[in-house]
Amino acid sequence: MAEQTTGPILVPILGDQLTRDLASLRGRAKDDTVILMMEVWDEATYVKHHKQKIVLIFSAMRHFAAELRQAGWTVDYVQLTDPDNAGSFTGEVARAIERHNPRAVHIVEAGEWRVQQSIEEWPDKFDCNVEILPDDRFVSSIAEFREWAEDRDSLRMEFFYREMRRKTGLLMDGDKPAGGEWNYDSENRKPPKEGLAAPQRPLFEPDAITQECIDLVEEKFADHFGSLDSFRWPVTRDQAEKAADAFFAERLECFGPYQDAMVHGQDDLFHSMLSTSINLGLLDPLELCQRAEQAYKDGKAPLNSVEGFIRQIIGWREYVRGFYWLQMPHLRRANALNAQRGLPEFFWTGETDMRCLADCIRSTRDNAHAHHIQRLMVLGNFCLIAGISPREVQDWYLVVYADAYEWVELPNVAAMVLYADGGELASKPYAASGNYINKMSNYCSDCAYSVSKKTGEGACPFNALYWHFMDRHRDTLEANHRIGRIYSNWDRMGEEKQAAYLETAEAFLEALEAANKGWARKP
Ligand code: FAD
Ligand code: DLZ
Ligand code: SF4
Repeated sequence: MAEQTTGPILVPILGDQLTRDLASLRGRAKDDTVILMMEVWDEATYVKHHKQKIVLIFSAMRHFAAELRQAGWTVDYVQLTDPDNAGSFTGEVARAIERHNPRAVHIVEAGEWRVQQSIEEWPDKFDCNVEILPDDRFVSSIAEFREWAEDRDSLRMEFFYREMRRKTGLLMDGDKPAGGEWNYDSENRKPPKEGLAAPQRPLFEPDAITQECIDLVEEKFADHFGSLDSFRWPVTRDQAEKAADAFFAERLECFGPYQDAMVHGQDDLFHSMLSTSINLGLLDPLELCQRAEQAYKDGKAPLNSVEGFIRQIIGWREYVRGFYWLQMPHLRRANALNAQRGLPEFFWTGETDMRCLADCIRSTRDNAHAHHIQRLMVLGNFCLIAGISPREVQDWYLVVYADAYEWVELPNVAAMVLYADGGELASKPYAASGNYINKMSNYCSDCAYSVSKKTGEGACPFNALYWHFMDRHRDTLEANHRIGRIYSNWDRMGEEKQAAYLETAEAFLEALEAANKGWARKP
């Protein structure tokens, strides 16, 4: 095929690449560039995303396109309802090539494996040069992570995180960590005290563009999960910066200590609520970490809060992205614990007497968000100990959260929550009984179940499910030195007590299965 030598450069920008500092735009001349943004059915429907997630992405894309045009760029924006919409990124790029006759296509690599696979076919498909650029919005490139992981017996986040601290210089005193420790997590596990409440984060009322997206989603995706009534996400960089300003001024100070706390009806507590903006590209993760560090240096926030926040971003966020690219595509199929149950219907309806789960699912439905400990230790813990199939759990998490993209969702769900990777990411499964939830929340005081009751009718289901899980995976887990001791406790209980635990768990699982008519899978 003869390659085109004239014409502009076509720069497709994907829905989670909404920054003017994107590698494909950096240094480009405006009069030699056509930016292509595409609302496509493939992306909107590869899972049945929460309604708020679709509104958020479309609205942020439309606002970003307007901002680019105002700054003098040429933007070709394809709306979902365009009668000629080709339905896929590849189809839309093909149409755009016909419209603009570009001499080349420059695109930043996709965040998700699925999309990247199709982009890698473009050089063979299209009659012009295609350049795929690394996404340098991360501190560590995919290649760097691979290099770090190579030949290591253990891929623990903590070691990677220290590398990232050294690389960025964040919270470093020369070559030593600020304050003497790398990690202050032990100071960040305060249970919620009575009446714990955080300042209200800024809420952004839908403007005309967002309202158009809301109407579109109500019309085209009416059967998707979630409510749109409370859509208040930042959809522009300006709004996202206001949200970040409020977090640094009002909530960072308590972020650390109460990071693991859960309070009924208080959905955000001291969390930043910035993941949607970071993942879309509206906020630069490194800049946020530098702001957090400055707050520490200015004496406005304690080290444990600042280190905790920075670790979530240059530690966990970077780490899971590297881990994803290292483990794909097999991570999606991993099921080391052979969990086979279907996802209970109440994950969609929220109708369960387990107050902790009901509250987390309500927040998920209303806000397309639940905070980390709710995702990990309530929702995830339940799926782990009840033995729900990883594919079902993965799909649920990818659907329900406004910040969910497979590169970040999958490692958290498959590896951190479900131990489906057999322990590459987590040194042990995050399994817990009702005790943990009771300690870290106020859920149990008003629950239909009794957290102090271990077995029999009315006992908190987490208690028996926990031991059922430990017992059924003994062969796999006992050798793990971080878990082995738990089996001594189990053995000391004696047969009668053990049998009571196992019978209670089995009765619970059977009742749930019956209630769910065969553990219905959401279509
Ligand atoms: P904060 O608590 O304020 O944390 C600050 C930032 O740190 C977050 O905005 C996020 O960018 C980053 N972060 C924190 N923890 C993690 C983590 N474990 N992995 C990656 N980044 C992290 N995060 C997503 O962005 N998308 C997802 O799809 C997603 N799925 C998850 C699924 C499960 C089962 C679990 C346990 C965690 C998941 N997380 C996901 C991580 C985390 O729960 C969210 O990033 C966080 O709740 C977002 O709220 P926040 O911005 O208030 O976070
Ligand atoms: C999640 C999503 C949705 C729902 N719709 C679109 C879309 O129509 N156009 C678009 O560019 N991006 C969308 N996205 C985000 C993409 O799925 C995201 O860019 C990929 O995950 C990148 O790998
Ligand atoms: Fe959840 Fe058990 Fe507490 Fe109820 S008693 S809120 S089910 S942990």
